[in-house]
Amino acid sequence: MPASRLETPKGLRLHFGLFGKRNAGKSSLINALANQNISIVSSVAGTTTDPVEKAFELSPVGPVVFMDTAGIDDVGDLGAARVQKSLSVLQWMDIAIVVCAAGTWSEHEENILHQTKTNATPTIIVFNKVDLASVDEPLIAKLRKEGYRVVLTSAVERKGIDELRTAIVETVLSQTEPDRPLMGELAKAGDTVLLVTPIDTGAPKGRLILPQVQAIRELLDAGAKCLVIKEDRITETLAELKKAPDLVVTDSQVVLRVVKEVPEPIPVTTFSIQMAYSKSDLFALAEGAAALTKLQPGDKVLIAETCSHHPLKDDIGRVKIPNWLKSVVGDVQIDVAVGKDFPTDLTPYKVIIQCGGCIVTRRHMLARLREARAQGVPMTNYGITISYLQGVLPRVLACHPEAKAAFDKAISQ
Ligand SMILES: Nc1nc2c(ncn2[C@@H]2O[C@H](COP(=O)(O)OP(=O)(O)O)[C@@H](O)[C@H]2O)c(=O)[nH]1
Ligand SMILES: [Mg+2]
Repeated sequence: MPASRLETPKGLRLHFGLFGKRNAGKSSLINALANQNISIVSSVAGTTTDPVEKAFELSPVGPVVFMDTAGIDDVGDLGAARVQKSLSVLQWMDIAIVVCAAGTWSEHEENILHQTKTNATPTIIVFNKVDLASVDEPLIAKLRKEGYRVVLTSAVERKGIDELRTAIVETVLSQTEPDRPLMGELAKAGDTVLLVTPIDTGAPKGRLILPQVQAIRELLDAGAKCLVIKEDRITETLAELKKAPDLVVTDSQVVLRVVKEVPEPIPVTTFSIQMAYSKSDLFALAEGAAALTKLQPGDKVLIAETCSHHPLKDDIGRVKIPNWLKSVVGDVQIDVAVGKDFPTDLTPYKVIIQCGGCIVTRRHMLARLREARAQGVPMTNYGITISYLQGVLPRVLACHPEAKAAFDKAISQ
């Protein structure tokens, strides 16, 4: 089987970013950790421009991604844009590794520490090039006292690389939070779960999308039985089952049909709601959905994607949700944030409708939520919005009572 088929999706890998001034040795350290020349190392300052992703296995953590970023002391207009990119990556790192050439600690490193502290990002500090200069012992003592893990390295002499690897592994084990399982506590051994997965033009050729595959795997791991059908077989399947299913999980796009055909009290949820639970903060996104009830014609709405897929003619984020919104609310103004680009100024928007984020990490989704909250803009997600616009949100949120209560409370305010 080709290696690509066995690859772990990026959204399931922890992301570690290296940040520091130009020429501190960030790329050299990634090479040393990976034991091969994968990053461009150069003595010309500013060789790494955009953040570069390097995926590899870090034993015993498993599949990870290292982000090699541009120097945070870069100059000029282009340099400033690169610094901005590095800082936006810093927002959602699972671990930040601050790299500083021995003897050159400055306000740039202090600034990164300020950011990682604000975002509660686990942080490791590396003093590199210890073969060239001696380290500032009082500074190291001070940083360690503040709780930072400090490692001394020489990337060229390959000194301290094992210590850095150990520091990363121990930080992962002690300070990072794994994704929550997609199905949470909703299914137990022996349960029968019906998964409704329409196969439309957006479905990838020859396979199912990641949340569907993940759900099947988790249900099997949990010892549940799982039945996967398209939306035109719901009534027939329910009639054939001797006992009603314990749970129905549906793609949001056919949620209306599912809710009509699956009688209460059979619990119904959507893949999207489960994604919000697993990848983000369902409570906050349900609360944010209350903003949809208050939308007026002319209001601005931001639809935020995370992957740069090829939009199809009936693309969910660019076509379907805008059309539904317009038919329910009237003429709202819609902007789409494509791929990983998330606007810095969110204040023009009355609500942000975020995609499920199947290819990014939980920390990445939570960073967006944190930013929206900091700017006072409510955020919800695609699936919650679709269920709301179809009038079935109370039914599909019922298996998450706290999230439902948050939505009910927010609309009454
Ligand atoms: N003497 C010495 N040189 C190093 C060390 N690490 C990196 N360098 C050199 O410093 C320069 C900048 O390294 P690079 O990894 O491109 O830095 P980056 O800009 O932070 O990615 C290159 O010439 C490296 O060979 C080290 O530990 N000791
Ligand atoms: Mg570099």
